[in-house]
Amino acid sequence: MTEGLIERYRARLPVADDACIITLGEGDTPLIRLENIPEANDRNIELFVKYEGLNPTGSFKDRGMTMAITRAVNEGSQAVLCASTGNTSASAAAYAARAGIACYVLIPDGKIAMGKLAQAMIHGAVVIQVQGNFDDGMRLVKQIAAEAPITLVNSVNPYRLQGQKTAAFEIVDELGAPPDFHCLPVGNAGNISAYWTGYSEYAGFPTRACNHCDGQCPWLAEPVADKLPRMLGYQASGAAPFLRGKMVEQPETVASAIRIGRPQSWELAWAASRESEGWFDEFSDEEILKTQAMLADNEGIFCEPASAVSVAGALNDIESGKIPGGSTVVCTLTGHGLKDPDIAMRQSTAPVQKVPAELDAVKRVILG
Ligand code: AN7
Repeated sequence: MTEGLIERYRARLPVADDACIITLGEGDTPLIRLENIPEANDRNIELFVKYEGLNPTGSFKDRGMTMAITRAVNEGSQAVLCASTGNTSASAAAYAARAGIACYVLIPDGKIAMGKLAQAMIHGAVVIQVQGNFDDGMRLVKQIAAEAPITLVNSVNPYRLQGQKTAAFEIVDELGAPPDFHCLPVGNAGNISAYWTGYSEYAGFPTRACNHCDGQCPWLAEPVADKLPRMLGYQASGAAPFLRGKMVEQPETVASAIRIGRPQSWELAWAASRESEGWFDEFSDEEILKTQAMLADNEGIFCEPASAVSVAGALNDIESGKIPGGSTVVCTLTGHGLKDPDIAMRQSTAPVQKVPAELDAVKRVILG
């Protein structure tokens, strides 16, 4: 039976001994070595993807949600609330259903992928379509959570990052050491902050994402790693506040998951970048979609557009030499490609051929 990440990493998570755990068996996702990428092979670079699309609801959000919903339930909360570009709402809806509590989600009108909306609906969340973008939704849910007895489960909830840090633990446990570089898509900037917390704690250092014991977490006394990766954060050009150095008012990108102009973890993500000696970069929608298609075509791995920006960034930095030959690199593929079938269909060049149900017709297509 899959035990879920809280049981697996319980000694390094702020969970009470007698807590009732809400889990769907999240975590323990595959770390896949890419084999057919000439840019990496030619430079003796070991390039891995952490395929988070294989979590129960198809994205990395489940790591944070098992923690956030577990905390909410054990504190007696009857309802949770989030703003979302899609994946957070899908995950919150599923874990709230599992826990038997109510879930309210605010999504930007017409701007979330169909698979994610279907998830929120089938799990019985109250879906509120806001005539605005994610940042508007975020402003509204913070105001509601301040007034009403309802738990906010966006990544401003510190337990979300606590759950998400376990992805870094899994990578170190599997590789035997941290990678030299870790590449991530950046939207609201919670995940890059969570990974940095995970890597830092495994090396015995607290980060400022720690909210519960003033940097005195008991697990810091037992480090298992003796180095830290450099954190590389990549954004879509139309929604790239970390590249602009300020908030973006009208974010726009085909990668709807990261169509975010006002990242909530702004300070934490800058700290991760600075402390790890990493950097941010940006990519056009065209480059993002090209990378998504390349991964599907060359490696058999289907991720959603937002996820592909991590690999676009890694390949760009490998080619430029910013990531030197001989490095070990991990890219997080944050969400499954099936979340957004419309995009995949639209950009797919594979011909779909219609034929009569006759042997000769099929033969003509296959044998020419
Ligand atoms: C596939 O679901 O913000 O930088 O509301 O779904 O931690 O925000 C999603 C974000 C990357 C960015 N990849 O992570 C939401 C939401 C995928 C995502 C990100 C998201 P953060």
